[in-house]
Amino acid sequence: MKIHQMAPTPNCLRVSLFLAEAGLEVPRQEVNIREGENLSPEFRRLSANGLVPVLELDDGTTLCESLAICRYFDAIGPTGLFGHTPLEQGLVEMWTRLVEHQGLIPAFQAFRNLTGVYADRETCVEAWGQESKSRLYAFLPKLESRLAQATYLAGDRFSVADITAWTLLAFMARAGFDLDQDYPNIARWRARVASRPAFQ
Ligand SMILES: N[C@@H](CCC(=O)N[C@@H](CS)C(=O)NCC(=O)O)C(=O)O
Repeated sequence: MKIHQMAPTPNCLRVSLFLAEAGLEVPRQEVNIREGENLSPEFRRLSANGLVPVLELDDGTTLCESLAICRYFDAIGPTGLFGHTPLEQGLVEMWTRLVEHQGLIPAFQAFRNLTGVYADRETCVEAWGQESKSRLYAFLPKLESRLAQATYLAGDRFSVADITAWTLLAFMARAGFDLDQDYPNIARWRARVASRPAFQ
């Protein structure tokens, strides 16, 4: 088994943090997406979405989509990171999707369309980049207000929703999207998550 990845990219980071939290080690193979290695026919055969990360099993079966990879490992040996009770599972799913759809995807779209980093493979639209950036910043108060009410996104326990939100904030920092104001509850949550062994 191995994971094809480009280590610092957000969705690969999400899988790496999940595996670290679960105490699992999986061999990795680096794919340089900036150089377009994921555009090759060989890689396209491995990855249904043409993107990293991709988990390749020993029998040759492959699984892409970071959350699907996390779910696979959770199904093999429950990690608790998708929630323990029915309500917790619902909340984990809800917050993971909210952070992904209203935070991560707008952040990626803003970065890609404003910098043109992948102009070799897509048409970049500056106005869409700006709009995506506005949507990203409009999401932050929602995150702040949730973290004013709860220790972790889904409640009292750390979950994959927190890994997703951490990934968002890490990506924003790398992309130069500074927080536009003080968010004390996000800051407290961030310090709490940073102290976890998997995040060292
Ligand atoms: N929804 C997918 C998104 C994967 C994705 O966006 N991967 C990026 C790196 S974080 C990528 O491979 N980009 C290369 C490209 O766009 O050509 C997931 O969660 O795995």
